[in-house]
Amino acid sequence: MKYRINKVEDALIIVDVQKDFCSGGALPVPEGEKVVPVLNRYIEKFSKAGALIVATRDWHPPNHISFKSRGGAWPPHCIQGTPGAEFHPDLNLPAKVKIISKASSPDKEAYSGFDGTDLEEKLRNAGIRRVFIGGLATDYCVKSTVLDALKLGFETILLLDAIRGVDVKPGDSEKAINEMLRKGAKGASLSDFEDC
Ligand code: VGL
Ligand code: ZN
Repeated sequence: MKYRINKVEDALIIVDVQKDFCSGGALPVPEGEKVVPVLNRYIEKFSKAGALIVATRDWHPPNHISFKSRGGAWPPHCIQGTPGAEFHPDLNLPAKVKIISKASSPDKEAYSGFDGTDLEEKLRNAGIRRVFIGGLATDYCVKSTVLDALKLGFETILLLDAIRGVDVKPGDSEKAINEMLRKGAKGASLSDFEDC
């Protein structure tokens, strides 16, 4: 038992668990939906502890620079206000969740939940010192969010059982995990948490 969730200092950050990143979506992450039941258990733990829960969402305008139509890498996905941009329907986000929308400027890609948002300010104002991060996709938005959290000085724990990657090239997710751990993130799974 390594982690006891602290109501004052800890936050759970759920990255981009949206329909377009799950099976049947516009940019499906293999097994993306498998993070949902695991994240629901983390949500339960953080809720019971009274700790802050944040959910980021990819929230693109229809002409976003990351889309193939504009020379980007991706099919159109997570367009603001469309069904594909909705959170996975089985994700049990609590009423108090803080939602952070990102990558909303047409001409700028933003993989990190901190990039162009008030996420840092929200965490600082709440007195958060330690963040636990899971969601989609390991090799893009989870990675960028984790690396930014480390740079900003947050103790950062990667939830290894609650992430899945795109793996455009095989091994990308494994490489991303190794980089996050090498740069100071700690890895944890549900069994590393005290029952509460
Ligand atoms: C993401 C690719 C494009 C992500 C977002 O959430 O990881 N990946 N846009
Ligand atoms: Zn995107």
